[in-house]
Amino acid sequence: MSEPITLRRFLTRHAEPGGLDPNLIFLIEDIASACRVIGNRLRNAAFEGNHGLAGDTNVQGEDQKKLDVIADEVFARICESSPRLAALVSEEREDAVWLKEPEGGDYLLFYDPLDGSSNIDVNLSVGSIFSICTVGADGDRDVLKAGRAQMCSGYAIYGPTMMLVLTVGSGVYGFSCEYGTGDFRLTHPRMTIPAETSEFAINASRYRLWDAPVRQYVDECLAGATGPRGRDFNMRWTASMVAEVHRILTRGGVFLYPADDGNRTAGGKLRLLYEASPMALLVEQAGGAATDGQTRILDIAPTGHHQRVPVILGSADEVTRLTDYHTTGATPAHS
Ligand code: AFP
Repeated sequence: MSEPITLRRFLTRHAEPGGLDPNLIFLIEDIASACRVIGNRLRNAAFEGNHGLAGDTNVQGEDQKKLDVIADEVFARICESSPRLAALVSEEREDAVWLKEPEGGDYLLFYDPLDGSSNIDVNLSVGSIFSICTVGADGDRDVLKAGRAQMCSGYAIYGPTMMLVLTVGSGVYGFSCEYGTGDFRLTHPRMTIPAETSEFAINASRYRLWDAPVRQYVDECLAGATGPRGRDFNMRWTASMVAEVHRILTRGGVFLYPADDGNRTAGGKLRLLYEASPMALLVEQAGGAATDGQTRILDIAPTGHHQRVPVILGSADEVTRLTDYHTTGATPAHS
């Protein structure tokens, strides 16, 4: 059996159409290096005294874990020397960090260095999410890009196997980190999300806070084979968006973090630029769909670096059904 190709070989020979800009390849390789380092720091966290809180809060008022801070520093340190990277926007930093005077065609990197970090101390899967856009014109310091402008997005998942999953705008590809060499090798070509699913993911403890369309949807799933959906549904919740999206890219499903009475004033729970948008691009590239309930996530015009949005993503049929419930409020026919 021939060896699966490396990330570099994929990016230089297998990306289409017409090949990728070498500076984009350098940046993606830097991101992969950062994720490899973060994976190692996670693995050794107990020995290095890096479990627990950092004792500070981030710009969004959330308690930072020591590893949130470490992962953010690793991302910035490794990526900032990438030749045409103009700016970084991180979950852990209030403002964009400009690395050079922006020129048209330079890159902007958005990242959540450690998503699902409340799972670290209980040793469950966490991840890093990233998104790359370009600077429009020389001197343009606008980093509020709609998701459809992304050139590339992806995540690293630190699970039983460390993986890097990405799209450069044409399909979704998963690379597993080989133990020993540390190489990311293509093990999951053309990941696709089936349109149909019988699995959903939502934090059900928020049931009392949900709007009617979400309650209706979940009630119907829970009613199972004798309810309006006519079949049984399974439920999963890992509290780590990377792990949820990875499961959906692997076997289908739908993930919801909707607007509810507890998060509506903030706009939702998940952040648009470095959580919802990159995941929405991956999900669409894999044949799924992503919406805030009314609007395609990739069409939302951002208004702030740390803007939050409601998120519903995954298997297209379920996302369409949920969008219908939100837009028409109609009680659907059996299916
Ligand atoms: P943390 O990074 O603070 O653990 O948040 C993770 C997250 O943003 C996302 O990855 C999960 O889907 C969601 O929050 C979990 O939210 P709940 O705490 O409501 O389960």
